[in-house]
Amino acid sequence: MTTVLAIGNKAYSSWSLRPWLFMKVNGIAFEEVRIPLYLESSKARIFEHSPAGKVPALTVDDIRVWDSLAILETLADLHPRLACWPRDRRARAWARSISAEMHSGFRELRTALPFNCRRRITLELPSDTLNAEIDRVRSIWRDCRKSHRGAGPFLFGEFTIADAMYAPVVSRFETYGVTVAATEREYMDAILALPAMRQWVAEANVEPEVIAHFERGA
Ligand SMILES: N[C@@H](CCC(=O)N[C@@H](CS)C(=O)NCC(=O)O)C(=O)O
Repeated sequence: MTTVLAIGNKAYSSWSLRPWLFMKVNGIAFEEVRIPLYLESSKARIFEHSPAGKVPALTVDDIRVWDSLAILETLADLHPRLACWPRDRRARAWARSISAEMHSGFRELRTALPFNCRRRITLELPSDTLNAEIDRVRSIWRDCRKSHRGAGPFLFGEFTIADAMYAPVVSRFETYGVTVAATEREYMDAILALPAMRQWVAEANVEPEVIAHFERGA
C-alpha cells in the first residue's frame, strides 16, 4: 500500500495537523510531502495532490481524498480495526457531531487566533463572539471528559478522530494563553504530551519559512 499525505507548513497548517496527528498516533505509515504554503510554486505543487488546491490531501494507492474530515473518514474506512470513532453508537454520534461542528464553525476563533504552534502570545480583549466560541469549545471538552473520564485521557477515552479535529484548537489555546479550568487543562495536557504532537511542534520550530499573516498579534 502506498500512502502519501501532503501537508502545509507545520508551523501554520492547522488543517494538515489533523490527519498527520491521527496517522502518527495510530501508527499508520505514510510518506509525508511538506509543501510550504503561499510561495510562488506552492499552488502548482498542491494541485499535484488535490484538485481543490488545498492541503491536506491523502493518496492511498488509487484512492485520492482531500479535506481533513474526509481524509479522517477515509482512514476510518481503510482501518476498521482501529478506534477511529468511538465504538459505542451514542458516543460515535456525539463524536461525529462535535467533529462536524468544529469543521464547519468557529470562524471567529480561526480568524482572530491564526494557528501558529511556534508562538506564545497573550490574548487581549477578545470580542464577545470570540469569547462565545471559546466557551463553546470549553464546554464540549468538559462534557466529553465528564462522560468518559474512566476510559482514558481523551474526549471519548481513547484517542479518536474527534481529538484529531480538536488538537489544533488545543494548540491555539496554548499559544494564545486562553484561560481554562482544570478539566480542560488536563485534556489539553494529554494532547500536548502526545509524542506525535511534540514531534509536529519540534519540526515546526525548525522550519525556515515565516508567513506574516500568521505572525500578527491577536
Ligand atoms: N476545509 C479544508 C481546508 C483546507 C485549507 O484551507 N488548507 C489551507 C492550509 S491550512 C491551504 O491549503 N492553503 C493554501 C492555499 O489556499 O493556497 C480541510 O479541512 O482540509
